[in-house]
Amino acid sequence: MSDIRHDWTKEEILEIYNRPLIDLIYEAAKVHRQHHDPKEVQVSTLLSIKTGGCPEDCAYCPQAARYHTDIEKNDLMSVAQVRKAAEEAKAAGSSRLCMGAAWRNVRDNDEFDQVLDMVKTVYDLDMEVCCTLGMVTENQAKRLAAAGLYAYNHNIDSSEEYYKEIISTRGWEDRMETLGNVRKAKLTVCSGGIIGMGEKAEDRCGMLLALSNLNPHPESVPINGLVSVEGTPLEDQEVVPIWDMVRMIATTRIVLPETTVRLSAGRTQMTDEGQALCFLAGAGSIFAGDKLLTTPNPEFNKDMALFQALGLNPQAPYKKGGKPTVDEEAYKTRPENGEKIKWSRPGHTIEKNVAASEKAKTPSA
Ligand code: SAM
Ligand code: DTB
Ligand code: SF4
Repeated sequence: MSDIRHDWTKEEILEIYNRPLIDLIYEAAKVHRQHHDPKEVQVSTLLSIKTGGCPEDCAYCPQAARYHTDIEKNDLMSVAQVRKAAEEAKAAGSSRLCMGAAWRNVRDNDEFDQVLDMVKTVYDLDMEVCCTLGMVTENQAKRLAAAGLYAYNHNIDSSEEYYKEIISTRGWEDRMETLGNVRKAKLTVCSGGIIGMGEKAEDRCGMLLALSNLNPHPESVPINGLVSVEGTPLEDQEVVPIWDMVRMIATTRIVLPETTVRLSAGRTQMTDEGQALCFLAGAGSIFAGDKLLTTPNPEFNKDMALFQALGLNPQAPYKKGGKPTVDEEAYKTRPENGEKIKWSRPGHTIEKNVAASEKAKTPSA
């Protein structure tokens, strides 16, 4: 068995990342087989419960209000809409529903109470429930856990150094604080990032170093290939080469042996054979369904045909951890004097993304 280490160095991770690909895949596949059933893939469905209009300036994101992209904005969904979507996802074979909101952070208001009811509703369908709602306080994370949440997704996106190039409206430390709050609530942690944003191999390995310093390691690490969306500052970014995706998945597999590595956004740009290499190199999860949050994803039937060709099976819910218990009173109780999200950048100026925003406003000739 390979060791679970929290003392990796950047140099060690880079050395792994830069190995001849054929050796890297072989080593990663060995680690994967020691710690996971290589024939099982956890299948999640994403649902955007509140779309667009986000005040943040994440340079990759079509949902940032300032970027004038072509997405359909939507207010918070109703609990009934979420139940219907969850039932459909379950019938199609997903064991987890991941609900995303284009929020900077959660507030202790009626909308959060509604999200808590959504969590309980999906929990009652015997699906694993995940949320990605932006920053949360410890109390908010605990209320989510009491409603039956299984995992909270909050990506660190890149290395600490490159993060500053991509987002200026919040700091790396804000992200880390939320991950700490998620852990305090005994939720499982889902945190990873994006490749193909113009970062270097050092940044990719820096991100893995930061994740490996978390103790325990995140239960789940999504590796997203950038989906470049017109109107965002990263609209002209080239599709990340498949070899980089395989390299990144394999390196994640070796550095974080017990973690589920999610082959996340970017699959529409990949061939079946490219995805097969990702599974071989240690990917143990995908987002299924023809939409991610706002951008396209492969059709469900196409994924099931690929699973069949490769001899893969969708994983049952709660296979890697017990079903949480719900505490109705705890999740329904709003704190009287709710703790405010700490913000590391009061009075920030949005230096980085002003130019991109101006560019997006200028009609092309
Ligand atoms: N607003 C919340 C937040 O930022 O934490 C939750 C939703 S946000 C859309 C979830 C994650 O999706 C981001 O952290 C980012 O890693 C990923 N993401 C967003 N846009 C993407 C894109 N165009 N390509 C790849 N991944 C993307
Ligand atoms: C993650 O790492 N990737 C998912 C999920 N966590 C929330 C989101 C991908 C979003 C891709 C762009 C879009 O569809 O808006
Ligand atoms: Fe907002 Fe999340 Fe998009 Fe950043 S990634 S702009 S926080 S929705």
